[in-house]
Amino acid sequence: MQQPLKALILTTGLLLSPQITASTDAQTEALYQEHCASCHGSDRLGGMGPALLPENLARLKKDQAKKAILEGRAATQMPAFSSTLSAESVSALAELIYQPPATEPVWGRTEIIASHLLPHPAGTLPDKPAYDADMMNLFLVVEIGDHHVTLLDGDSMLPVHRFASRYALHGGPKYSPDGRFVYFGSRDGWITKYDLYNLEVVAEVRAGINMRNIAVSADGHHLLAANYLPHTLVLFDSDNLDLLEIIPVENDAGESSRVSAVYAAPPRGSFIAALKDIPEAWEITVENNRARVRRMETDTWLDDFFFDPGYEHLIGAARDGKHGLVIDMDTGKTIANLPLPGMPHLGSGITWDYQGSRVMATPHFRTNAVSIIDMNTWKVIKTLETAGPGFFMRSHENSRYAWVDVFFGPNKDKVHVIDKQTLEIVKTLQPAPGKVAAHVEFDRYGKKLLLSIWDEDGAVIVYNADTLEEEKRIPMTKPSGKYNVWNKINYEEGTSH
Ligand code: DHE
Repeated sequence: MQQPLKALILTTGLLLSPQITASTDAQTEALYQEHCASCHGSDRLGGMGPALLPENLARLKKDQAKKAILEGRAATQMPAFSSTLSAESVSALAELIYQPPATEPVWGRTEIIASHLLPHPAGTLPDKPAYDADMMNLFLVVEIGDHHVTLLDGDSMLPVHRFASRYALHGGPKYSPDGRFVYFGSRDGWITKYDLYNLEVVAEVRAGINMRNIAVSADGHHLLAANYLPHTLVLFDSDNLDLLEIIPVENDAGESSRVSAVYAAPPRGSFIAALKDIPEAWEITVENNRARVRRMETDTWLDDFFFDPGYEHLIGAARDGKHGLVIDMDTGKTIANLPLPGMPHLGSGITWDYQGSRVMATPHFRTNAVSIIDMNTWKVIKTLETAGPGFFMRSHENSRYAWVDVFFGPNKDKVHVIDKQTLEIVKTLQPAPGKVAAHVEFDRYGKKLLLSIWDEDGAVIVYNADTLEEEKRIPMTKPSGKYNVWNKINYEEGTSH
């Protein structure tokens, strides 16, 4: 079938000149709406992809932006457009995204409060589960294919309920300490509080235009949202998601920054955030519903990060992707440098006991390796060669094995199983040839585990954690992360926190 003229112009860019004139601007805008808007938002305020506004792109050179459009971006959902768009069209798009939007995007107190939805205020729904299940062995499965969440009974491995989520949930949902409520964060800033007893959304609020993640305090009273846009951390009362405070993320010189991520640090009774554009990590404590920030200057900008079990050290990935830093959380000083050259995905690191020492392991986005680090000496004790760069790693205290996926490249359909005592890959599975197999979560006992077949026509596979035999496939629509209530509320060593 012949392509319509307009589509031809848009995809070949033949009528675009390098100089953007008024008429070319209109074509570029149409090109943006056709190829970019579904992920980055029609107003460029962000969605599943980041906001494409000059402020957000400050650290990305225009040539790098063009390269990203042409070749896609590793470790993200950004596809390559080299076969669909001409070089002229790519240049025009790169110009467009560095232009300020017609109106300055604002997301402050007024917008946050106006977005607040409260269908079931705290205390208005029954305090008993409306169905029969071990509430501590429930799993939530995020299905990013059609923006739904499935609640799975971890004993019977049968779905209990399936409900629509906000667009593009990202990061781990966080449970209240008793496991009754769960909080989801979406890339475009929505926070949803969901009651697992009554299977109802109880409160929602939009914290920002482009959000990284959320954390819930160890006592369950507060929720902190970390934003890319605007440059804020936003504190809520977790009962009804009432706004408590907007914390501008700035250094003393008034320069602002995106927040790489925020996590709760239970033994410290605080939250820890790392900043992406200012070399600082922050410890935030909340007293009388007000946030107090302690700043730690770091040797470089931090991206992804992780903690030792006592939350005495922060292990951060340098934003240049070439090494890791170990920061003493009390003094704020860097005490060790880790040779982790392949852009480690520390957010998915796990720890276990190995020969009397605590070790941590992390996959890498850019190299075919898992690094295993002794947490006493801060030395890399083993680098395991994998079939490709990986995204997620998982285990459980009661399991002898750790699982790591091969998310990128020709072996994306493979998953390695590592023996935690020999530090060797003992099995490589390929459960659905051609389809990404990724992200594992164990049940509360460490006896069974779930693996995602990350595809529109996908599934969650249940494995026996000891025999490594498949037990069952549950069809799902591009399932991404799975989150077991018990493992999460107990900060189980083999899962993300
Ligand atoms: Fe994630 C967790 C950052 C791309 C799926 N991801 C996280 C967390 C951070 C992070 C900081 C921890 C937050 C938390 O749990 O509270 N992710 C980033 C990136 O910087 C990166 C590389 C680029 C970006 O686009 O933001 C990125 N992430 C992706 C994807 O492309 C994935 C595969 C698909 C998607 O949904 O966007 C993806 N990220 C996930 C998942 C988790 C996650 C499923 C939760 C893992 C867990 O087990 O807790």
